[in-house]
Amino acid sequence: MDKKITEISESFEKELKSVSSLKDLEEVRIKYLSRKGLIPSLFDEFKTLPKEEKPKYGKLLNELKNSVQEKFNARKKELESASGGEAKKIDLSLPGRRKKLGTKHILTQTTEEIKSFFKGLGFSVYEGPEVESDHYNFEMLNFPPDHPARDMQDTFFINEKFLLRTHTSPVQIRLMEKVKPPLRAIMPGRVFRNEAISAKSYCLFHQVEGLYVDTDVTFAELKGTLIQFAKHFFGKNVKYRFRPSFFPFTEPSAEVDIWWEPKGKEGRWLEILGCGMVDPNVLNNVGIDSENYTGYAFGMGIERMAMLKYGISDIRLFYDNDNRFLEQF
Ligand code: 2U9
Repeated sequence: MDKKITEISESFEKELKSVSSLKDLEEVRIKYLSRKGLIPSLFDEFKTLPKEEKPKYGKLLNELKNSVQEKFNARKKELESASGGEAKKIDLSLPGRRKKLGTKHILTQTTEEIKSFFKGLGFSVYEGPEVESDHYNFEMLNFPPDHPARDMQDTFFINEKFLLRTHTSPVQIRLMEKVKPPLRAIMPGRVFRNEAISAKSYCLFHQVEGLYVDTDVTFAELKGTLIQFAKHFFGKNVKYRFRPSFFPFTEPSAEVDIWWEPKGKEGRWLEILGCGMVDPNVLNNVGIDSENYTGYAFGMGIERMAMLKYGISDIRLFYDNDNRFLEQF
């Protein structure tokens, strides 16, 4: 046993000295220290020794094991710092790595652009709750009780009375209930529709609606404002048209189209927003005398505006959080 201990100790030291890489060192570890290595096998042999020899060899074996482990650890440290030292050599002439800066989401940018245009015309900005009552979302806006939008297929109802708002129009009602005219405000926000999801429609999207109520507000003013807006947003040479339409909350109502001609493709008219004169019933509902006051209102989908402006073909891209899409803006 004495001889074996000396031999293993010496051969370990010799081999440890000749090791020049972590890979070689690992081989030495396996040979001496692994479960079936030379040192554990000495411990196996130790079990067969006569009782009186055990204290002596137990001590010697433990000393051997500890010293081998310590020497192994020290050599490992040396080799690691040698190889790490190599990698740590720094080339100070290399250019630094630029930190990537995030950008505002394209929907935020588009909303801000629309807001800033209307703020410039004296509109203030109002927001309201996304969970609304049937009363504010439909009733006050002159929707008849059997209107298709009130169907479960089009609206996310929470219960008989509450729902996820389908437009930001209830915010206008809340505002008109509180503030007497003259008032001029826009309402940006998320709205929800229970529609089949496709490239063109998603279960939620963003709107900006606008409202101007005063004595003698006219359709001509509405037209002038929206034409200026279309020129600001799409460029001053944009070709547009107003087309008669229908909404429960405006009378008369219109939709605005712009002429869209993608490169190499045939041009066509595309709807960008809806608008109209606030229906007298709606004014009366909030206690504004429709004999003395008139108002105009308009509404647009922000995703739709961004899709047209930047040539985005699928509304779901706004919500995928794919950096390859987001980084482009
Ligand atoms: C009140 C009175 C009138 C807001 C209006 C539209 C026309 C309209 C759509 C555009 C695309 C919704 O996002 S969209 O699907 N909106 O066409 N919105 S007039 O009229 C109001 C709002 C509130 C009290």
